[in-house]
Amino acid sequence: MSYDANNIFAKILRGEIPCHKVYEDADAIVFMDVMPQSPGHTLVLPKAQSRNLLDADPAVLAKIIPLVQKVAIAAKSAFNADGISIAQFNETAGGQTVFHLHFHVIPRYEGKPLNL
Ligand code: DGP
Repeated sequence: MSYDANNIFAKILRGEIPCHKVYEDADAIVFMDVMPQSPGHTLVLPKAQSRNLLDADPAVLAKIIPLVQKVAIAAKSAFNADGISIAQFNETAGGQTVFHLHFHVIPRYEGKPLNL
């Protein structure tokens, strides 16, 4: 499957659609998920065009994972969470709905299951 530049995250990256941005640098952006699984649920995206993990450049992955870690640590502290889940889905059968690579960073609380 190829990259479709009309996906909603590509539009956010081009500034065509607004988002609640919490971080941005030359390679990546982090914004709030519009359908949060818990307070503080963010999405971490490399700016490079890849549909998902399956077609991603390993060099892009090498840069994005440390950012996922930083966001996870910050979110755990800021939202006083008991834990953090990282979720990442690939293709429709794998649960993916937006086809630009992204990582969910989801604050978690004891006794509160997710509905992914
Ligand atoms: P998935 O592709 O299944 O990993 O999930 C995509 C996530 O993106 C889902 O949790 C909802 C979120 N989402 C969908 N459309 C928008 C949007 O326009 N803005 C933001 N901030 N999040 C979106």
